[in-house]
Amino acid sequence: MLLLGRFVHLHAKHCGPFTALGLGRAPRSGARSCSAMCRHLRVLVDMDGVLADFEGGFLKKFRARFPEKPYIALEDRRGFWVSEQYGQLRSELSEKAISIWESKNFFIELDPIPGAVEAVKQMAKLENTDVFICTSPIKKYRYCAYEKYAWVEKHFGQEFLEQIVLTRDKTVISGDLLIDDRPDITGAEPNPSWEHVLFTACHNKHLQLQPPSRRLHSWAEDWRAILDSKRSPPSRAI
Ligand code: UMP
Ligand code: MG
Repeated sequence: MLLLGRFVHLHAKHCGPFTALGLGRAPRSGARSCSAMCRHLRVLVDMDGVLADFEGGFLKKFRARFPEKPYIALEDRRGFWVSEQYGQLRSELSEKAISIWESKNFFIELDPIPGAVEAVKQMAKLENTDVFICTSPIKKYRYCAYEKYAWVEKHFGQEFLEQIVLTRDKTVISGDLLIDDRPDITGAEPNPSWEHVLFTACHNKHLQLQPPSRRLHSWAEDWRAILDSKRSPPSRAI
């Protein structure tokens, strides 16, 4: 009974009094269940390049550690893989680049992308909206996986640790939207459930997207409109 009370409370917060009244009863004629009335939108938000400034943090630490080496200014970045472009600049630079994000404190010290933390906190408070931070750790996991958790705790608070999904394959994670700066997201699932919205970053801003693909240019843009475009139309009582 205690558990049931808790369940009603948690769900009533999102779905309104209708849920609390309807729970445990057959729907009255003309009434719909909560799942029909207010299906939650599930938004997957990438971390590196969307919430955390991976590119800016990398460049700052690369230049500090290798001050004599050439580097690629952010406006000249092309392609998702930093290590590839540095390798093309000079072959020895690929492994030097990789050594930066494999180092202790790289991920935890990344600055937030402007507006990201505020936007995602607001998103998580929206009715009928579930937000997950969906991020791919590097395979040298000693610092990365730990520091990604620590970064979320630092900027969003401990309760947000519930929302973390660490995966190298985002296609197997179900959601309505995936906001991500990587243009090519592929994996084991050929038909992911989400629509990928490309978050603009220095490495992808020159790409011409094929319709109906769309972008979120920054967190200053109307991200709520993108979420609303994916919501089911409200059911009408018969
Ligand atoms: N990454 C690399 N090599 C690169 C650039 C990035 O391994 O040249 C890693 C760092 C991040 C991950 O952990 O890729 C990006 O993860 P998502 O933002 O796609 O989740
Ligand atoms: Mg990313």
